[in-house]
Amino acid sequence: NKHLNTKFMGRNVVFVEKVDSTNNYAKNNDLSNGSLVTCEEQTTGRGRLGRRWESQKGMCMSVVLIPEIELSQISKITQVCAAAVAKALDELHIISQIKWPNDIFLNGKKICGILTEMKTEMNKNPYVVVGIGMNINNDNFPDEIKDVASSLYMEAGIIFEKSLVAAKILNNFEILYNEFIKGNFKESLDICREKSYVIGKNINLIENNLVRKATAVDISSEGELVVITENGTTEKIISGEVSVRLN
Ligand code: BT5
Repeated sequence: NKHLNTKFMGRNVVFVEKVDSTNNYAKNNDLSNGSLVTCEEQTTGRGRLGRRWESQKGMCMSVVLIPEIELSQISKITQVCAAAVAKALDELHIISQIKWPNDIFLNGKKICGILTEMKTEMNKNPYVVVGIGMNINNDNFPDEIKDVASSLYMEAGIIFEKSLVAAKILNNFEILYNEFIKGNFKESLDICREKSYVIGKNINLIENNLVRKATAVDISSEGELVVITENGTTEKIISGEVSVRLN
């Protein structure tokens, strides 16, 4: 891929024609640090909390990372990746927003989702799989997600080469990830804050079918969403536990 200028991310590429989920494939095979799994067709893509990811005509890829970091730090990689996707889109003159913690939005619709999963083994660095699903040249979506989903093509009217978009994401991801590993999460965080879709907005926090109203005010240095709840208290929301909907 002539657009790729990384040292390790996406240098080992596993292409599978048809797969249930590129994240599953990456998890079930012991791949080296930076390996990329991608496919032509993903049949049962997954989102968070058991949700589905519709992959028709979309780009699906999973990056394997084997970082020497504490397990508690791993969820931050989702935000590092989200910042990288937004920067990659900037380079393509597409100004996106990041919906904390793992969605990329364009004109109020979701064009990309990120799913970070991991495997751990005693005395080994964690094996992290960062799955990125992006709608690039899609011109329609299944009824269930028609109102929430869109693609680069549908919003910007431009057909993009998948390999160009993928390379731009990996180029930016490697830079921000290397900084993160050195202890500089702030670089990614600043992008997530600057491009936030939720900061300053009234939101619904959904946890175990319980809905609470709040206002998003910031993203903390640890990557939590800082909100002020209806009764005026400030809370830090940890990703993975709560869904955020605009109110
Ligand atoms: C995500 O979950 O957004 C993470 C999606 C990660 C997909 C990639 S593809 C490569 C790799 N292999 C996998 O199996 N997964 C990863 P979440 O935040 O839970 O959002 C899921 C929700 O997004 C669904 O419930 C739908 O509402 C919506 N959705 C599903 N498919 C979509 C699509 N193609 N475009 C936009 N929104 C979609």
